[in-house]
Amino acid sequence: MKNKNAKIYIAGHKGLVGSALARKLEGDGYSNLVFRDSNQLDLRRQTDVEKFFEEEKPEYVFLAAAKAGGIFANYNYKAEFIYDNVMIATNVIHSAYKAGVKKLINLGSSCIYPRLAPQPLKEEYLLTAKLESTNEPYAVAKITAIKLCRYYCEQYKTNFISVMPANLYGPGDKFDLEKAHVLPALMRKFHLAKLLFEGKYDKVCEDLKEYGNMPMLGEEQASNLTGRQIIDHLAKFGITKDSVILWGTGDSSRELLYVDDLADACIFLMKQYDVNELGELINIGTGVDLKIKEIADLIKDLVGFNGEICYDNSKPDGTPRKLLEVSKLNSLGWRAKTNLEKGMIETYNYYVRRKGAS
Ligand code: GFB
Repeated sequence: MKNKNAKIYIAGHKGLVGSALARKLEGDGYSNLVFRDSNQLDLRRQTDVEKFFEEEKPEYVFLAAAKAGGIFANYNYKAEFIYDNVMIATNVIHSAYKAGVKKLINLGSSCIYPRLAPQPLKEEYLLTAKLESTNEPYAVAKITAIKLCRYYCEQYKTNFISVMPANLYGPGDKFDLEKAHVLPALMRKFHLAKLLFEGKYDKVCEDLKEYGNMPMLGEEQASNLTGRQIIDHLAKFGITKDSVILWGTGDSSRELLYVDDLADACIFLMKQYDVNELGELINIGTGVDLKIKEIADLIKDLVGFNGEICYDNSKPDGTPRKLLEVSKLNSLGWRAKTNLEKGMIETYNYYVRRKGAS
């Protein structure tokens, strides 16, 4: 990918990861990027994907398209998470092989490792024990993609690499109260609680219109809600002016990786790393994790909410810990650059600058 005119296809360019890749590649002067949104190309449809690859013939592919979400989304949409992700990966990887793609980076996830694997998680722990149940369908699809890349490399001599990032966050994230990952979900919960405390009901209405979570409102329009209705609505999500209810015990830990750092690592690997140098997959992380309770305290302070944090133990904790061992990547000369405080500020700014949230 040394040539800045190289034809590069980013599958999933509108998502958190794909949009960060596009930003970084464009910033680095790559001028021949290929995109299709899901209305133009449904990656679950084999013949459409094969046709697209035959016509466009990209040289490099970042496979960042996926049906993704936080613990609640993974748990509630299991069939969609396995079907969509297996289909997307299978179609893109097979079509990339048929179209003679020079190199492909397949984006996985740290949830592919066994639930109770030793920490930090080494790449070789893949498939050594049972997966975490809350995201097993997603993990199985991601493991399928890793194995597709590996065996296409072995049989067809392709150069298809799989990378496993830690929990991602950053601008471009989704802020749905139920389907989002933990960091954006908490940011929005604390922000809405602060707006309630300040009595800014109009701002809450604008936020609900912008970011969703409207179905529970039934027939009513968010703009016509009274203060009382808004308070009742947010209480259903555990949000009041004095407290926010979070899920689980708060004792599980997560390693948070800023999405621009992930994009940087993927482009670094696309340029410098070839398959089989260091095995079938490579972790991308910071090497540091925090308990959900600690993450919650940081976000609460950043947002400026002064109320109480409560934990609902009836909700799942998910994997207790999934800290990635990142020495393979470090040995190639790459390290994460963005500290959590800076990354959180950027993410919060992205959220509040969008219409209605501030
Ligand atoms: O990011 P997250 O939703 O998914 O984080 P996973 C879940 C953790 O945050 C659990 C706690 O310990 C939850 O109990 N938590 C507390 C909350 N309050 C909230 C809240 O309001 N919203 C959310 N979302 N969590 C993901 C997988 O698992 O890991 C993905 O779902 C992917 O598929 C990703 O693999 C890397 O970290 O548990």
